[in-house]
Amino acid sequence: MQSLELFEATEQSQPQRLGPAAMVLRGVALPHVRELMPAIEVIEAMSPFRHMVTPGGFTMSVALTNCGALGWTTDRRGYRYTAVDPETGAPWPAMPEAFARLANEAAAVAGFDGFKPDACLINRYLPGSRLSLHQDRNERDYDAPIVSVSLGMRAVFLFGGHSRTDPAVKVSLHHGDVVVWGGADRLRYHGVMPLKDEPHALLGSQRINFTFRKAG
Ligand code: MD6
Ligand code: FE
Repeated sequence: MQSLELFEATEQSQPQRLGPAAMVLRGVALPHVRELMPAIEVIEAMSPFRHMVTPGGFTMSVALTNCGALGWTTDRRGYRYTAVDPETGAPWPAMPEAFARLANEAAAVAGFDGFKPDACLINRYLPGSRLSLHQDRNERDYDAPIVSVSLGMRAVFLFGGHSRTDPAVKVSLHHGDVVVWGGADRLRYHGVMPLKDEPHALLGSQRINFTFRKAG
């Protein structure tokens, strides 16, 4: 029991490498949670979470919104970034300075200096929500990394290869963990397994994920 606790403490603090240019930074968002949570409320009051439809006609189980100059959307016509929230007709809410700073600092720790995100996709998962394997390839250039921040319930992240059928490793992402990837790993397939209902002390039965991108 003693040694298990020691092991878990170590696992929390060691960056975990997922590939040549992909790593999990354990708990690095924890000092920012008190700034992030109220900011989500401001954002969702302007651009509410909604379940979007994929080009294939499926309604996503994950609810999403955006902040920043550009926001990621999907409908029957395809995936794309827009400056305006199609639901409200207004620009997406501005990206709070604290968000951009967190993303910039996490990217630098992972070896990507000077990351300036212009888009922040915010995903909300409830028990059972999942994200099927996909590549992030709607961004204009693939030189910038993606920075992904997890809050709330644990999720099992699937990290695959460059082909959809390549085997995927499973990575538990906990409240406060940040994943950074870019470079040679930028186009690897990834997804999220259906969420188990393991209520989180602060957020209850939900998981919030922010992914920061340089989209335009
Ligand atoms: C999620 N994340 O963790 C979904 N994409 O809820 C993503 O799809 C993702 O975490 C690119 C890079 C990091 C990610
Ligand atoms: Fe993704």
